[in-house]
Amino acid sequence: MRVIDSHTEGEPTRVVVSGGPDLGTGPLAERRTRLMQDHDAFRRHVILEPRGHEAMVGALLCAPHDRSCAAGVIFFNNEGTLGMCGHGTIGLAVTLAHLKRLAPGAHRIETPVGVVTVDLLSETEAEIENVPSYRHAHCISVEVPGYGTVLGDVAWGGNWFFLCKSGPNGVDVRQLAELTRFSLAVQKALADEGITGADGGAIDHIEVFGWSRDGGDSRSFVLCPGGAFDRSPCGTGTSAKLACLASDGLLQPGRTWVQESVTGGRFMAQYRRGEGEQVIVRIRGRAFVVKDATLLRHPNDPYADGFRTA
Ligand code: PYC
Repeated sequence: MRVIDSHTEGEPTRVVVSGGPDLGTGPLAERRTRLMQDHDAFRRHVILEPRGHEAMVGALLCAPHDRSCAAGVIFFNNEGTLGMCGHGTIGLAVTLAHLKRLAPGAHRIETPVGVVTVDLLSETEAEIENVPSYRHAHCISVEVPGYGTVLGDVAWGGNWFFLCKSGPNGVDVRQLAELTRFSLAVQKALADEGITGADGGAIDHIEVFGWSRDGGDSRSFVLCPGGAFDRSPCGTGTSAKLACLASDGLLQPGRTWVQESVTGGRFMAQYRRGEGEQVIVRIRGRAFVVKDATLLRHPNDPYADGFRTA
């Protein structure tokens, strides 16, 4: 299986270029279900240790169902599949450029939750236009054991997010263990209280905001499903954030918002209005190809299907 690894503002993406499972044809949402149901060993093999690691996001390159798209992609991580992935789409664009399969300019990419566009700006920079984002619930309270009442918004940015302010220690790499503990507790409390996104969608990403110390507009810690944190500012999380800012009247269309990650990576984002309460967010970031490799599966390897450490 040929894979190409990149990182987008520090967050890894592993694009499966060839040798992945045959998911058949049809809309990517259906092929995502087939991947989950019939090919979980593939996901584990690609993402988990000893070939990958807990923070890695996989991108299975597929033929698009929508013929207007340049490619289709299904993202997955240590826990399962993702709806959309912003850093992963930037990583995919730079990887396809590295393979000479994507020219500079705008291209449509099909994902299980809709079509996004990606504008390849240079060999290491891309801007994506995400699926429509919106705030689903404003200022809801959740009782989090050990932390008390936590207030936050629920928003869609291609995945479901709960967005809340940080505790007293702020969003800082020295607080990673505590931010992870807190976010896991919030994630569990939301599930225990039956708080979901629209149509019962699980809120599996927790986004904690603090002040930027480097001239950005905000700094965030994002806990992903599976317990790893996003090293990048999280493209879908930034989209969810802009949907909330737009609903609160705190950011005007076309104004640039600089979102920083807990490790200091940056995305530049802005939005235009979509239908109703929806906003269409564009995110610009950098990605770098770091590895072009072949994954091998020895028949006697007891760890061929990987193992979890989180
Ligand atoms: O950039 O959207 C994103 C993302 C989701 C999970 C990890 N990164």
